Amino acid sequence: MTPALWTPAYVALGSNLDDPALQVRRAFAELRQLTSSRLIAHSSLYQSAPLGPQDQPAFVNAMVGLLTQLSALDLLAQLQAIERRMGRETPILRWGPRLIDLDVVMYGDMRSDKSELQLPHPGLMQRNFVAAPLAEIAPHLILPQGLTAAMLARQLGLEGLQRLRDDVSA
Ligand code: PH2
Ligand code: MG
Ligand code: MG
Repeated sequence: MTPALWTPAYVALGSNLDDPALQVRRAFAELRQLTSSRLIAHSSLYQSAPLGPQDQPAFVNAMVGLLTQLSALDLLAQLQAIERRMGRETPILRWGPRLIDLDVVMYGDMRSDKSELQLPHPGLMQRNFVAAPLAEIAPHLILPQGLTAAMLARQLGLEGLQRLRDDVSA
């Protein structure tokens, strides 16, 4: 038998419906149970101003780091299964409200242009609500353009972003 290959992967979490901080914590618990994977680290929760339509609630965002034996597409399928299990309905609006959103932002050094899975995630280099929690758990991770996660987070700044204390619910 070939030894199992473990790939580091980073998954961004977001929610802006039905107690977003609770939804993100529920998703952490689901991700701890992910098959053929180990959750290595999770970030703090961040409240963030909505990207896209402004007439929607603020988001709560976070990041997890995993080691996984799943392929990138199997990981994506598992994340979509968690989204459905948690009660996410198909979003109506692009960039509109959602109960839980789980996006693969990096999978090893894989690059993909497939419509179902683009890697690294196309929003990574522009969104401080992705970069800041990523920098918290993996500051030295090398991203596109040779930037580290910490450098990117510094470049993107903290506008609209607020790190939540561990004990608050929103
Ligand atoms: N996700 C969206 C649309 N807009 N804005 C913030 N701040 N955070 C998100 O995660 C987010 C968003 C759709 O996935
Ligand atoms: Mg998203
Ligand atoms: Mg998504």
